[in-house]
Amino acid sequence: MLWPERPDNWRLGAVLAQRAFAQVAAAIARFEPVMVGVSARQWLNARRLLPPHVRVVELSSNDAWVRDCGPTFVVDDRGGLRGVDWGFNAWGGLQGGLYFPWDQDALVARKILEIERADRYAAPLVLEGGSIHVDGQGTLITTEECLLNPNRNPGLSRAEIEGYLREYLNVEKIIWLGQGVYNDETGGHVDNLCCFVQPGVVLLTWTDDPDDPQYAISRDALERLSVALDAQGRRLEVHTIHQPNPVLITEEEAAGVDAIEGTLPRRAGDRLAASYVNFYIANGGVIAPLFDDPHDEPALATLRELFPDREVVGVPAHEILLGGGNIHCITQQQPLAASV
Ligand code: KQY
Repeated sequence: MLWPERPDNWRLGAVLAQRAFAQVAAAIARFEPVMVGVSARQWLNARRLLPPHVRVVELSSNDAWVRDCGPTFVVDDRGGLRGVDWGFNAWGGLQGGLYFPWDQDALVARKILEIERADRYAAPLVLEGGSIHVDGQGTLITTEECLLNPNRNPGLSRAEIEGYLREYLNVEKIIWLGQGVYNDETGGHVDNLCCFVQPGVVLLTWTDDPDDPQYAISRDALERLSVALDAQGRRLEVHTIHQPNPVLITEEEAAGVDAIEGTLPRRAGDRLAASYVNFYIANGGVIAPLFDDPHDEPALATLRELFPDREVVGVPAHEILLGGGNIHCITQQQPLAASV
């Protein structure tokens, strides 16, 4: 994980977000080791707020979305660990990106791989980890809205992008969904819309309200998933999970964020892209976002049914959502290398 601090994205100097991140770190640390990268300025504060068994390392970044700027770890068939270091342009660079500069984020993957002594593949593709999900058996799901947006890889065709995904992730089948969650500032990351529960089984965020702009997006995704075959030639089993009621930024929340030119503004009344699909799968656990919403309990029940062998732990995630993402976006899993 990375530690949040920038006051132009996190309200009240990020104090509330820091508590939420610390809760996520503590929840994951019940299941597996956790490392958090923190700026020099915040190191002592983070060390104080994080549990002692969470490792805190000094690591510069522009914000706190390690899913997107961190490495995508891969293992070879002998269990050797390497990391893919994608290009990063803060979700769209100067054409709709979320802040400037992003120079320190762009180094995060490389620095983590140095720390972990894992070899690095530098991929010639701008891509955030939250824009892809894989099943580990040759299938990848993504969205057209994000990967085909010219603000990521303007010179590349769909076929060329698929070529790089195949080459760097060793996938054979790419399932394209259309749009991501309504108003998702990442430009349609799949990790807020749909994820694998296990190979052959996916979970899709949903709404029963035909007047909600998410309705048509989720229906379209369902139609595409229902006809798709995965890399093993299987039809997917598709489950849905009802989204929370629309979450809008309040006056008080917007007023707590420093307005700085070049960073996406936080305006009262804007809808946030709240989704229960944005969870983290740990060894033996699932860490899921809660929104203090009537749909929280049914969502936890669905996750418990779908992950019978893992303990599902809900963590209040409103403060993370206010920054523009959720638990999956602020975490990055690292497989254990065979030689370790
Ligand atoms: O959700 C994510 N994967 C990242 C969101 C970035 C938000 C920056 N304000």
